Amino acid sequence: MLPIITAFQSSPDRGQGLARDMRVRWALEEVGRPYQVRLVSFAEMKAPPHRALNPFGQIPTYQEGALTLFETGSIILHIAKQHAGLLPDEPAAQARAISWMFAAVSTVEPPILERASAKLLEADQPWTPQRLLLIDDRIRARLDELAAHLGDAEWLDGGFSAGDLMMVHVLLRLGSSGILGAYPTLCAYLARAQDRPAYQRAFDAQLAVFTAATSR
Ligand SMILES: N[C@@H](CCC(=O)N[C@@H](CS)C(=O)NCC(=O)O)C(=O)O
Repeated sequence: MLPIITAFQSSPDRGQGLARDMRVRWALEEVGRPYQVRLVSFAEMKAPPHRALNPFGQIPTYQEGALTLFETGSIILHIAKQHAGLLPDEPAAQARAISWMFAAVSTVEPPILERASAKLLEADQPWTPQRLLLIDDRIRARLDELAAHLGDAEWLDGGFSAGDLMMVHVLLRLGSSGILGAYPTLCAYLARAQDRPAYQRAFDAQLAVFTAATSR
């Protein structure tokens, strides 16, 4: 039985691959596991049947037989533990890769999401320009630290892992901010990840949803 994931029927990012179903699609493509997608509208996401899958009324969710998961970190960890390709076998290396998954969502993502909220939801507030300066400083501090760790390495810790998948997707949200330009090694890191055939298949699949919706 194929796992079923949920994704936006009409993604606010207009197919740029920033919605988090992209992480799950990418992970499934990396491990070569076919999947089905169920598209949901905003109204459906907030209705009881979807909240039974994700209490927060969000996408993506992941259903595999009797198992239902939400939170991309947990979904990707589940996929990575079931299939080869996203986590090293050696226990210490595996634990470090999982640390990077947490670092992506707990340490690097928060100021990036705050920036998105300030620009989308608080754009007309008088204090937003000042707040954005502070948020951007906090983002730069994290990027400085991340770039210092990465150095000239290809990936965060040895070979490509679920830690890189999560980190890359978090960083891609900064694409239009202009902030990444000061970090050539991080830009090269993102480009390397986006060149992966699995990333491209996942990206094309989510873009096809947007293209189909707009051509109706
Ligand atoms: N921490 C969650 C975040 C999920 C999330 O924010 N999903 C967004 C789409 S990328 C969503 O459903 N937004 C609509 C909403 O929150 O109403 C995860 O990683 O899965």
